Amino acid sequence: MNLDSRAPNDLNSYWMPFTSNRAFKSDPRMIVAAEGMYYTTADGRKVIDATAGLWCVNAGHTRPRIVEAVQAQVATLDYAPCFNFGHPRAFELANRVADLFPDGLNTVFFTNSGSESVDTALKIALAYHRGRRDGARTRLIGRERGYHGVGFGGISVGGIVKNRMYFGSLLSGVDHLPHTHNPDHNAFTRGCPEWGAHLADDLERIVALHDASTIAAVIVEPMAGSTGVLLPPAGYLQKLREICDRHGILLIFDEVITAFGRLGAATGTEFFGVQPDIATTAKGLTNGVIPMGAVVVDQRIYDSVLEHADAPIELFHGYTYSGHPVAAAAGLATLDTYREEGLFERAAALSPYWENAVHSLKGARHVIDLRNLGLAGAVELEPRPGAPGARATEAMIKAWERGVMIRVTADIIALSPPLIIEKAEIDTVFGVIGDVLREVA
Ligand code: PXG
Ligand code: PLP
Repeated sequence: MNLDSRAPNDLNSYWMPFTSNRAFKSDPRMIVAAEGMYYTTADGRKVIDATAGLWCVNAGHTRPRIVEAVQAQVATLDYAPCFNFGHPRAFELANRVADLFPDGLNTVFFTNSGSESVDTALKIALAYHRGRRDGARTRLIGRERGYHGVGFGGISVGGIVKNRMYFGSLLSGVDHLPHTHNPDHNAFTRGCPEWGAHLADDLERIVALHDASTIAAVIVEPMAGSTGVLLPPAGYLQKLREICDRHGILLIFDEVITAFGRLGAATGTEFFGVQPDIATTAKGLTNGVIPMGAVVVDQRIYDSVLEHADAPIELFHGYTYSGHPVAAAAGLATLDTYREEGLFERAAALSPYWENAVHSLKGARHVIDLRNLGLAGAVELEPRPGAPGARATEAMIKAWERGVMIRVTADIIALSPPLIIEKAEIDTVFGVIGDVLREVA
């Protein structure tokens, strides 16, 4: 076999994730370096990262402290198993992550991604009920338009048709709450809308249909990020918490996007003042530098699973790379960076400026809704008739050509800059989006 038979610039072999491979490979957008707020393209241009990668690079790119921590760790302890053995960094990071959540959410299970965090959380919920001899509680309740990653667990409780329809029958015993996005009532609301808390009452309908004794857990994103920054109506999450409590159902917050400062607080749990039984995280945990996720679990669940174990191993679950030393080092340096630079507070302080910038696009061509919370924003466009998503995709390409990376989902432009963004850069981002919207048909 000729090991060098392919030219290094042959784009065929890499099957790209969530991408039009045909479109990309005919007109590639290649990135070769990054620093702070900016990418460098293969042809040497600087591009502002208005999306923090995929919502993960919250401290900005190639931050020295994180780079050095990874370099030092990989040269000291590159890998050690976490099944039956341990290494200090994993314990240290678990404590630091738990400290970001309110008391009660004290225990941490490490994964390698948000998808694995979601699978882990759902499995812990099932194992918890079964351990307590309440094993008929097997149903999992998600929400329409929810994104919980791409594992079979996550797409089962998730609510995005294209992520589900090609992949068979998924997990059984899953039901869905209605989503909370309602432009008729809430278009152009600044922050969380007042209308819509009653949508949480649908959980009572689901309980009445299946009986609470069959329901293990409800999983929602406190703020739905991936499907276009869909905000919880005021009081909605409190209502979900109350209904879950009434019926012994665990509440899981999928904080893969909302944790680590996106909303201007350490977590969505803190921002909304509602405490779940389990919270899933990933992304900003390591600033995107090394893949890692963390599932934060209420002490009572952990204690119960340990107490009711019927074998020496209490939970038959874990990944080769759970608590990976290099990822743990990246996580510790990331949390240090957030703390030293006060980045969660910075995001909170900047969010009114951000809100005004988002809403400056009111009246811009094609714009049918604008949404914001913390340093997240969405610009929803009227879809082009017969070609859903085309308008936003063209806007993304034009923005890239003008030096701004934005993210689109259907016809929604979603924005989530690193928390180090400056006001002048916010102005540039929205200036370019405004220009691009004037140009796209
Ligand atoms: N839960 C939530 C709430 C997420 O946002 C996942 C789980 C899955 O995480 P992993 O690490 O397995 O991808 C996510 C991921 C986007 C975008 O552009 C969002 C995500 C991933 C990729 C792109 O909105 N969210
Ligand atoms: N597939 C095979 C054949 C394996 O041996 C393993 C792990 O030992 C896995 C999948 C799971 O890999 P991971 O632990 O990285 O999720």
